[in-house]
Amino acid sequence: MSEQTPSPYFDRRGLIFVLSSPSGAGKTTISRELLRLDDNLVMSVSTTTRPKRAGETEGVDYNFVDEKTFTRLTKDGAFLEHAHVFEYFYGTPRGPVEKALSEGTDVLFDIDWQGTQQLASDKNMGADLVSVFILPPSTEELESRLHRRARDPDDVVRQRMEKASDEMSHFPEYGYVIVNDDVEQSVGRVQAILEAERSRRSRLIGLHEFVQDLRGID
Ligand SMILES: Nc1nc2c(ncn2[C@@H]2O[C@H](COP(=O)(O)OP(=O)(O)OP(=O)(O)O)[C@@H](O)[C@H]2O)c(=O)[nH]1
Ligand SMILES: [Mg+2]
Repeated sequence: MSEQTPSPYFDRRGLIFVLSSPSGAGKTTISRELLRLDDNLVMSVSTTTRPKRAGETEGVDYNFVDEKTFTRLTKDGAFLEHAHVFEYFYGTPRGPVEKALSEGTDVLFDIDWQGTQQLASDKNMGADLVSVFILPPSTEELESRLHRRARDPDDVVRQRMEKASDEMSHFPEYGYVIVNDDVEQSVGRVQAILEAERSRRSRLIGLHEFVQDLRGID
């Protein structure tokens, strides 16, 4: 994407770009593609108590910790938001996100509705938040995607289908909604949302001075 970073005209505060969806709606595929195409977007690496899966890398996919460590980090205020999802704990480390935002870098969050609610109600983070909810085109498609992934045993698939209905009920808490019937088109839509939100006046720093200058006022 052709975002000028940093802008030669004024600075911009980064934004928090949340993508949520029920399991299997295609959120991970869309996220990967978005990150590949956009050089001003970085992924927030969450901390979790979930065991590492084959193919996952510590510090890249997640920071994998035990429950004791997670509890300590929570008490220390190390997380911007945290939640219990399925049977594990997940949290977003505060430090890297705050640093990126202050440098004008946008941060992609793959988090659930509980985390999104916490960010939306946070008086500081709420203003930085742009949230997108991704829906599958149909229940049948959702179920077949979960089976095709064949990564989780059948009982986990069943459990996730049950959760999907609950998760989808949270769509009104999101600013944008996309039905993922075609990955390429969905990526395009998500890119358009991101690009528009980058021009939101409240994120632009030093705009007043820039315009004063344009007007010839010192
Ligand atoms: N609130 C919150 N949710 C998170 C965080 N990190 C991951 N999640 C959510 O936890 C759920 C489970 O994620 P994973 O354990 O990676 O499993 P997955 O197979 O990727 O699950 P899906 O993305 O739901 O298909 C997903 O809905 C994620 O969006 C976090 O830091 N905070
Ligand atoms: Mg995922």
